[in-house]
Amino acid sequence: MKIGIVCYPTFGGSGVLATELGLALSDKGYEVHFITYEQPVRLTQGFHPNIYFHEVKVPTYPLFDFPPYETALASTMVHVITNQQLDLLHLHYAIPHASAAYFARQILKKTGKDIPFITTLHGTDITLVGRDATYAPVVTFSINESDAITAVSDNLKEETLRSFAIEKDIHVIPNFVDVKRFHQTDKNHFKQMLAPDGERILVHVSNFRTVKRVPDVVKVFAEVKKQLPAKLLMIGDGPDRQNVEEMTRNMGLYNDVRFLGKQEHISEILSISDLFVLPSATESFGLSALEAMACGVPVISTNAGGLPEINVQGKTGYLSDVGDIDDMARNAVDILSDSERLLHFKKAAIAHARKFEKQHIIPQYEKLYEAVIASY
Ligand code: GMT
Repeated sequence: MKIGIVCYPTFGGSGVLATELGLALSDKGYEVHFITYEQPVRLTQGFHPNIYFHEVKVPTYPLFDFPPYETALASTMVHVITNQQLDLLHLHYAIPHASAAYFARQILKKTGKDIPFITTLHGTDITLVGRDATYAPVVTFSINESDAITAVSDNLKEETLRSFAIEKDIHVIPNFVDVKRFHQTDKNHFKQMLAPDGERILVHVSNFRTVKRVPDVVKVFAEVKKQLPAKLLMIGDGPDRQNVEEMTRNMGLYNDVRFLGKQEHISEILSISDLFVLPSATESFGLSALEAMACGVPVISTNAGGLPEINVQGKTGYLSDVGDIDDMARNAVDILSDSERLLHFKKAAIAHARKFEKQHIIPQYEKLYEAVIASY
């Protein structure tokens, strides 16, 4: 089967998941064609003979204040589907991928070479951006025109049905983790460098957008530090990074907090970490938390969106109301202050993450692909 995967190529969760899916499918013998504006970040590790990358180029012109990406994407889809004779398009993040696919399919229908498309809803395409009245009519229409719709959590499915007039079934296929890459490795020499006096290491990974409430990470850390020796690693980059760095300096915490920026080998950093902090205002799933758990890192998160579907209260970590810094700090200290309890949480995190191992989830996508192609 030849599958086109359309995604954002960045460190965002939808692009990461789409790339991991493409890699897993190519390992199983599928021919996978990525269609996006840049080489996806997780595609940089080694050569994969079944993987192709088609770059969407958006020519600029002085008239364009806003170069028309969606038009360029739809045209690229037409070229790739025709030249490579794809069987199916799988779109990750509805905006603008689903509407571009609908457009491409209308063009291909004229030649009788059209193919089905599946849209996977990831989170902010529904909970924030898609809901905006500016986008909503196109988002609703193009989701409904998809030959199948998937959502990454039960919560996201419910949110979608609440916010949009969806006429089709939504299949819930949760995010997954590749435990061959995400597992605890012995990186104690790194730990020694970052926490020379045996301090506990807290970690946060995100795109530093407002929805992640990154300042809350630092506030929780400040409270934890009052109770026990600790360091904080901040991974990723985005709009709030500068403010949070400044806030950290103003709080006198700069020597204990490292802003490492975007990192490719996250599992090595997670392997030396003791606690993952995810205080998001909304989170459809929390793939970064799942990857942390697979590396043996318990999670302190909010109870927003789909987070309760992956973080089990009192077992793999704790959940608090959005913005409840005191509760998050209390829970963090509870886990970190006792080495035996920490070990217990670490083991439970690994065990729970295994339920989301890629070999349990990929077949669900394969089954859907076959059903969609058979009924098209
Ligand atoms: O907003 C982001 O954090 C990025 C966003 C994306 O679509 O790139 O992430 C969403 O998709 C991830 C993969 O399915 C989920 O794990 C994240 O929870 C989700 N983010 C939000 O819902 C905020």
